[in-house]
Amino acid sequence: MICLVTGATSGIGKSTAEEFAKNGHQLIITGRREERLAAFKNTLEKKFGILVHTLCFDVRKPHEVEAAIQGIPVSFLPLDVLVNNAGLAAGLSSIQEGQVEHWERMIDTNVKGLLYVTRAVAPLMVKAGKGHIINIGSIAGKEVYPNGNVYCATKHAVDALNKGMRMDLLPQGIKVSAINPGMVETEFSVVRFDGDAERAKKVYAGMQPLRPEDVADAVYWAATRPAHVNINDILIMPSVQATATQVIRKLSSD
Ligand code: NDP
Ligand code: 8X3
Repeated sequence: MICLVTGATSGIGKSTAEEFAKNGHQLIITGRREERLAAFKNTLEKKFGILVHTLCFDVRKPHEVEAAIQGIPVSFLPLDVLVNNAGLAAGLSSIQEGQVEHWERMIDTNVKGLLYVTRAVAPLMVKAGKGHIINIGSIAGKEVYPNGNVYCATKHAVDALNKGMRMDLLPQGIKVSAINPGMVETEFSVVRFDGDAERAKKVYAGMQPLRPEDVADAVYWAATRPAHVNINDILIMPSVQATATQVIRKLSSD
């Protein structure tokens, strides 16, 4: 297979790319951090003997997205799988105190960015008569939690788009799936708290979150079902997390 993973410089996207590479698949990896992309390409090619193409672009910029996708070398086409993973949370504030810049960054990345990438890639899949789009949603797309307001709204939008894309692409024979994780320890919380690593660490204190590899495993499983099987939606949680807000922690003060 040939797979394109957005946001492969870190966390879930990076582990997903590694899972496909480990299984011998050809990869296109994307992100904004060019040095990380180059280093990761080098590692994957050496370690797994596969071909990797890098695309450095910001998913929030439609012209950059279109140019990058149009520039994919023919040897990396047709694409079999698109993993729409690039995304972020910014801030954790009440609606009356939230920063408008945080809201715009989340909406522009998680909703508009995912749409721009899909709009550029889907016609290639339609032309090829095959393909599979896997959207990384979240428990935040299934539930809303206090101060999660806009992040949850963006992931609810991903949940709706996942369903809408599946309907629109059904006649074209293109599969659409969503993998919705609960808490996963990546750079997610450091980004959410504007680089405050101490605050980010506290999010996972006393509990075992998912590892990005656990989510990658679910993505790869969804991508490798037989042709007649589609995985519509997976909600994957740490064993100690029942809902967005109910987590069992063992803290040293207990
Ligand atoms: P990370 O911060 O570790 O990774 C985010 C990735 O997205 C990076 O590779 C980053 O690359 C990329 N990205 C962010 N903004 C842009 C942009 N504007 N243009 C291009 N790429 C971008 O976080 P995670 O791995 O945790 O997050 C991946 C996805 O998983 C997100 O959609 C997130 O919402 C979702 N998720 C995360 C959960 C968690 O608890 N961690 C739980 C549920 C869902 P670069 O900075 O190089 O551009
Ligand atoms: C990330 C999971 O619970 O921090 O989507 O919103 S959560």
